[in-house]
Amino acid sequence: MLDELQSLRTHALEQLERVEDENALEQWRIAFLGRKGALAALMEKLGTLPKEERPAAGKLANEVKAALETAFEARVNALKQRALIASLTSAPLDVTLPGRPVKRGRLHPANANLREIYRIWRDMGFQIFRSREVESDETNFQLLNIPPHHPARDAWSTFYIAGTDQRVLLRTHTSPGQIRAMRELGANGTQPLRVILPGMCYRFEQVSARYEIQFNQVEGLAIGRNITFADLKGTLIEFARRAFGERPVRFYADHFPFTEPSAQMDVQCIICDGKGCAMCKYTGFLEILGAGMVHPVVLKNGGYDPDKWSGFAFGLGPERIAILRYGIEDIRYFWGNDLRFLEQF
Ligand code: FA5
Repeated sequence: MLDELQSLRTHALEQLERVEDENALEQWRIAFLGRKGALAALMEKLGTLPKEERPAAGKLANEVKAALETAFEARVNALKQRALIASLTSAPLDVTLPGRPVKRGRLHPANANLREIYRIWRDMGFQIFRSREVESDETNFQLLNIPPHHPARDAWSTFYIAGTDQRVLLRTHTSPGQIRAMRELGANGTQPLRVILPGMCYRFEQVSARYEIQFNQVEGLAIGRNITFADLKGTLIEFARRAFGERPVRFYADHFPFTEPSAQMDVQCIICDGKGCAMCKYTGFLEILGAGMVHPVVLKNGGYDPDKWSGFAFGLGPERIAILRYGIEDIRYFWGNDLRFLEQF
């Protein structure tokens, strides 16, 4: 028995040396290590041996098995290695071939547009102040001079957070950030301010080509000792010039409870150059923002003494501006996640 095992080992290893491909390797495995192979046949005979011979024979059988398995693994690896070298040398790598293009992400058009707007305001000396999207009724309305049940609330169709008795809501505009900026940066009404407050706003709107239920706003706020309406007007005209080039703008009286006086600014329609088209409803101009002098009540709520301090604020809709600049005909494209739209930017 011991001799049989020894010669099986020698024979099997010799055979393995001659194996040159995967097929032959598998044949070898079946012949020697398979369930019905030569080694298994010998191991079956172990049971028929006289008792005293069994331990030595069993031990050797296990050794032979381990040796064959190890040799088999080594052969597998050697053949793989050889195949790799063969493929590398027979078809050499052409390092001059153009690479496969990597698909890269890019900025969402709304964000790219926002960054452009930040850049303009930054160049004009405004720093960014980030305010929260979930707001209290108090900050979104009351501290902005809009008490409960005030009819002006109808202008902001509001999403309330369930179970908070309408005390917590999704901000309907970036104006509550005015209060937070004044309180956090104003140092109890002792420091001048010049900030923009960008971010997402939410309104319970009938969605259409011009109205979304979510959209960005960029609020602006400047507080100082002698800020006048002329400063507001000059600043907004300069912004329009930087954003739209030499294009006529015009101001109209408007109303917001948190500014007094209030105005809206229009820019000459980019689509028709002021001749009149469907986009500008044949008026030749498009509204891009609301603005005004900060109401004394709001200044006071922000910690400033309205007899000593004054300021202006404005709120613009960047998506509306992007629509104008790129000739996008529907605001719904922005959050529709349609790659055919997004990949154009
Ligand atoms: C306001 O929200 C005021 N808080 C703006 C303001 C700030 C006035 C500071 C004075 C001082 P209004 O509701 O008009 O105003 O919105 C401002 C801009 O946000 C609009 O001109 C428009 O560009 C954009 N906007 C408003 N509602 C939507 C909507 N549903 N979809 C897309 N853009 C919108």
